[in-house]
Amino acid sequence: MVNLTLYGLDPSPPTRAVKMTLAALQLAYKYVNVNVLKAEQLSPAYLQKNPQHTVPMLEDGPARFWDSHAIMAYLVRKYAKDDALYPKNFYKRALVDQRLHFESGVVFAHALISITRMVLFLGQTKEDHEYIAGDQLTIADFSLISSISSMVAYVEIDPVKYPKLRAWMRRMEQLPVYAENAEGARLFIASVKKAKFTVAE
Ligand SMILES: N[C@@H](CCC(=O)N[C@@H](CS)C(=O)NCC(=O)O)C(=O)O
Repeated sequence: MVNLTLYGLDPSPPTRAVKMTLAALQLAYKYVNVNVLKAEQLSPAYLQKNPQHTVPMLEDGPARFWDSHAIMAYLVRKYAKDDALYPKNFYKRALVDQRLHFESGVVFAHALISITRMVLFLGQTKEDHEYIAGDQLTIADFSLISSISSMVAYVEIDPVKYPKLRAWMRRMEQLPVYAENAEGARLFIASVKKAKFTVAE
């Protein structure tokens, strides 16, 4: 029997990436809200489970781990009917892994200072493929859309300059699993706008 618990918060982009993966795999799970905006991740109970005090975190029966990329890859490996979302083919997997590390190390980790690099990489160099790592939807799409749909709080992605990037975003928004991302992204953008952050040139 599947016994999954996801700890997270909807405005958190990596939490939403995991929620999209769970929806794509049609997996039922318990969702425990950890309000990082109120520092709930620093409670002794949560620290005891995750000393790195981040969300998302997954529990699968007795197994427990965190980092959205590790969680998504694990869910596909363990529960997917096929390997489409995280291909086993060495080359295809390397492409997906590259995009996942790009999301983690560049887009998410340095969101503001790397916006230009992110737009250049994904906007100008995005090849004529439907999805981020080729012609097939993978967990790299879930990962990157969770960050990029949040980043539009800081920067507008010009549809004329970056038509392929915008087309991919629209394509993602059409997916049924995008429902797992939409409301949290809206909450994230609303809280950023409220705080009136700006991006320096
Ligand atoms: N690379 C991690 C990033 C996790 C992360 O930094 N999550 C934020 C919320 S979006 C968090 O938990 N922040 C609270 C903290 O670090 O104490 C992932 O993909 O899961």
